Amino acid sequence: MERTLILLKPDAVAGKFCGKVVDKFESAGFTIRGCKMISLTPAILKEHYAHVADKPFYPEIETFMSSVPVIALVLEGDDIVAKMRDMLGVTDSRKAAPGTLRATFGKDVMVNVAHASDSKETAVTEIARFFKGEEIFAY
Ligand code: FUP
Repeated sequence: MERTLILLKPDAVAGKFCGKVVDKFESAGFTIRGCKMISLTPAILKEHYAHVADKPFYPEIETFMSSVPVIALVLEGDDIVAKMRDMLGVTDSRKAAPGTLRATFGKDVMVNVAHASDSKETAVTEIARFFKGEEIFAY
């Protein structure tokens, strides 16, 4: 079984549609293994978004991602990394395929509902970034 790290972004939390998004995850058969609300600091954001930290749009990401706490989830399922990226749709919500979560709930390239790990290897690193071992439940 594979795991992925999800961050329900400030637009989902402030827009009160986290429940609808989590409903889609559970309806897809994914299992919640960890869940917590966190205020993201500039330090953790710089680490999490290291691959775009030198881009001109990075300050905007930092402001947005720290504007409202996020909900971090560890989800588990068969081939979940790829399935989750399909479910979310491409990064730019305006270009996401109809029926994807970003097409349904997202606004643009930054305000796009949720972060999801982009590979199995990244998922391992990202889960460890946000969750201690005892915060993940293998019931
Ligand atoms: P994703 O894997 O879908 O989270 O997307 P990326 O890793 O490509 O982007 C990282 C973050 O930068 C996302 F939150 C979206 C944001 N971003 C912008 O705000 N503007 C851009 O032009 C590209 C990405």
